[in-house]
Amino acid sequence: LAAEAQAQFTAATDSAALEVARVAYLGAKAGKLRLAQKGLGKVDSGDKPAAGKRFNEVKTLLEAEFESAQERLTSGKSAVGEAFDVTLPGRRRRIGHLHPITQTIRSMKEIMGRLGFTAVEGPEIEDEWHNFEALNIPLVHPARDPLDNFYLESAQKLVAEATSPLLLRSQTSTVQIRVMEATPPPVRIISLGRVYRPDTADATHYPMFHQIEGLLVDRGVTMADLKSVLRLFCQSYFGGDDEVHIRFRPSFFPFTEPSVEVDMNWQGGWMEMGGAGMVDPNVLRAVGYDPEEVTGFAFGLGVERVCMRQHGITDIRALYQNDVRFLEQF
Ligand code: FA5
Repeated sequence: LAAEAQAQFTAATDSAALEVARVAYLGAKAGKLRLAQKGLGKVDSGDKPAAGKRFNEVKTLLEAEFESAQERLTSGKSAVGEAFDVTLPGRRRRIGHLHPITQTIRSMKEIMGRLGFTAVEGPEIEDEWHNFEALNIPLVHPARDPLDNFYLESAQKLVAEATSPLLLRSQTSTVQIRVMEATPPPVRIISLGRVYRPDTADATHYPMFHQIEGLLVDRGVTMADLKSVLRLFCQSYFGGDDEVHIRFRPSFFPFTEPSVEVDMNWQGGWMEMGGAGMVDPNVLRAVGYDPEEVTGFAFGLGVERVCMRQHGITDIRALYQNDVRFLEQF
């Protein structure tokens, strides 16, 4: 009886079938269990305790079986597997998107590519020749101070052949040197990547940030070319109705002469984007170019600053806190 009833409860695929099985086995009047209970009276008195015990076991078992069958049907699960509604619309999987800085970098590469500049990469761990010396920054220059740079003593020990201390590059201008050392003029390149400085983080500074470096060396290159390229770049990047103005302020960089700071108009004022200038003859000589024959311009802009201007981001730190609620807006 127990096995038979169990099989019926399990086989029931809807509540009507389960109810039929319930009445047949657990029905108060004529259920098979009830009939068995009636039969108990006819059992020999010596066997009665054992028969009564067995009857109670079967009754408990069947009641439990019935309950679990009922639960199975109401929770939507069948004995075969989970039931699901094939007519429901699918659940869209959440997918991420590129970090705003990556988007900015891609778009910069695309725009500068259209202006004829090829993107090249350089190492983030540099030697002093590429980060300073060849850029006309002599040993005594304050820019080489260990407090202003991340020197890598342990990496230096690892690279046995290193002849000068190694450091995390503090500017992408290092790539200018690497490119000019490897290629004769003319050159027309950009380089985008991470740079590192032990700056205290604030709304516009971060110890790790990105720069876009541009370098054009050819016969007869002038400051006017520099300004035109930067203005074309900014107009393409910010585009639309956003009228972009570039302002040059006289400045000093050891590797350019003359040198300027590049500002862009923003919210009724000016925002510093980077530095630029005409490649210093000393730099051209250091890489084996003849400054009497070719001239060039170079610029280095902060990628974060451009991205912040585009999206109206007022604190650079927000870009690196990895708060999805912030990042998913862009
Ligand atoms: C340079 O790094 C020069 N190499 C730029 C250059 C290239 C000049 C080629 C001439 C020719 P500067 O230290 O000013 O310059 O940095 C350039 C830009 O990087 C700054 O204008 C700013 O936009 C950005 N920047 C500098 N420090 C930080 C920082 N800690 N966090 C975020 N952005 C920064």
